[in-house]
Amino acid sequence: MSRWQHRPSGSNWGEFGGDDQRGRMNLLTPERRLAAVREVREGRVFCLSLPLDYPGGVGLWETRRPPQLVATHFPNGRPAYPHRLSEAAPRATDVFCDDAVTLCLQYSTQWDALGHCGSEFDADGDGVRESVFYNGYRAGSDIAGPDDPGGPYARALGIENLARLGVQGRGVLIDLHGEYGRAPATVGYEALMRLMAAQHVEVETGDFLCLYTGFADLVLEMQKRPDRERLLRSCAALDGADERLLRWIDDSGVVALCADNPAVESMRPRADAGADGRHALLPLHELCLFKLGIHLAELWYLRELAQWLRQHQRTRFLLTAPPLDLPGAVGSPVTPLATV
Ligand code: UVW
Repeated sequence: MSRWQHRPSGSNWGEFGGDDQRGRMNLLTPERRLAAVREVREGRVFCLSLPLDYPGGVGLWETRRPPQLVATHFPNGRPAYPHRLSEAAPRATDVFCDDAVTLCLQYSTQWDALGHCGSEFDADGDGVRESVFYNGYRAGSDIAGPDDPGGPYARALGIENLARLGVQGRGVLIDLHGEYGRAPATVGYEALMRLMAAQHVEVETGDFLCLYTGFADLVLEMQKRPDRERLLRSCAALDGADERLLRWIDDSGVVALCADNPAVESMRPRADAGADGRHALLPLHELCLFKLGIHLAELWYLRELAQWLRQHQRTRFLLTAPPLDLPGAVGSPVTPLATV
């Protein structure tokens, strides 16, 4: 039985199967991976991750804290850091260090799982809005919260779905920073099309669309003391309120949007509202994660790649960016690699 009676307007729920949890990543075929591999001509690689202890402090999100490393311990409480094996075997010379981490999965360079963002939407047609996610999966039963049995744990739409499909394909980069510098531009359809034409960017089905805005460079310059107000007033972001832009994202066939800023889209509130006065504050998240199953990735470090591509009049590369295979998580750090 379908888990929904009504699907949101403009959504593709059910089109990749009633139980699909991969969304548009289904379009990442072996042929498209081969086309991505053909973008490798120099064998040069760029690491697209920030150090995972950036942005620093709780300056950007108050709920997301920097990683905390601790030593692992033996049952008697002694830390295994350092651990001289000579303590048990006197002739041994080996010394080991063993650690653990408390890590907010979306603190720094990250993937959002499809379970990261849903909507209050009446999927079962009873006149009451449920908290529902891509393909009709529900908060509580499918995406268990901390007060639900076994929660917090995404039984559906967790990041392991992305990890196991093998995130590798063709990256295509648009250099928004080259056009806007650090001005707080909100980039809609017209501006994006103009820029793509000027930069000779062509986007095809199955591509990972990467947006270089300069935001992560500013984060690095702040040396782990991020100035939130200044950051949110700086650099370009997509205009999630622009319906033509949202339609283009849908029509483009991209499997993911990957940006060096914290949300891909601008986080300014929308001026207009839905028919009953309620609307998504982050409409691009709503379109991508909730309606279409297009993955989002944020706080990537794209500066050196963008510079190299510009110098070599290229826009495409092989992108390899698997998240952690951490069952039940709704996001993951990632160390993406671009090979050119
Ligand atoms: C928000 O949650 C606003 O953004 P992100 O997709 O970075 O997690």
